[in-house]
Amino acid sequence: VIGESVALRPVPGMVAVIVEGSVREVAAGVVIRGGRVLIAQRAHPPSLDGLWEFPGGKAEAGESGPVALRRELHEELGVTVRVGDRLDGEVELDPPGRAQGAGPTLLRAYPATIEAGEPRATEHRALHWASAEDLARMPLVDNDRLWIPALQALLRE
Ligand code: DCM
Repeated sequence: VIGESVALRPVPGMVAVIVEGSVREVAAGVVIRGGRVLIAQRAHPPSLDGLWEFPGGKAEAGESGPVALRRELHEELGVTVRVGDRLDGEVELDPPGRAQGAGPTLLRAYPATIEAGEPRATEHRALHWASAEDLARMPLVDNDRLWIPALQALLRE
């Protein structure tokens, strides 16, 4: 557990609660279908405009990464997804995560499988189903590049 944690010892009839006090999460979805992974082209902020990302977004207070990802992909792409086990690695994001007075904000990635709907770009400039080669040559946001090698291996399986 990273950051401040408070664990309440469970007693009979009580549910154990673990609060990850200060850590916030941005959850990114790795949606793989037919040997390709879905990437989305950002429209904002200006520093990221035009760059491609694994779509997702920031967890609200008390919301887990997987729950946030399911909500964000529904809002942004209009799809319902099932979220799998988190991929290895995480990236600490710069402010505004810090500027809000909280602890670090961590970018984490999760595989996601579409259960219903077909992705549409409602908040992004465009969507693209990327091959392993596309991942190497398309301009991804720096943070997301962490997962490129693992994804290329997956896509080439
Ligand atoms: N972010 C990122 N990679 C992603 C998704 C988000 O680096 N795949 C970053 C961009 C922002 C922050 O997380 O700094 C919040 O994302 P958003 O602006 O989409 O809410």
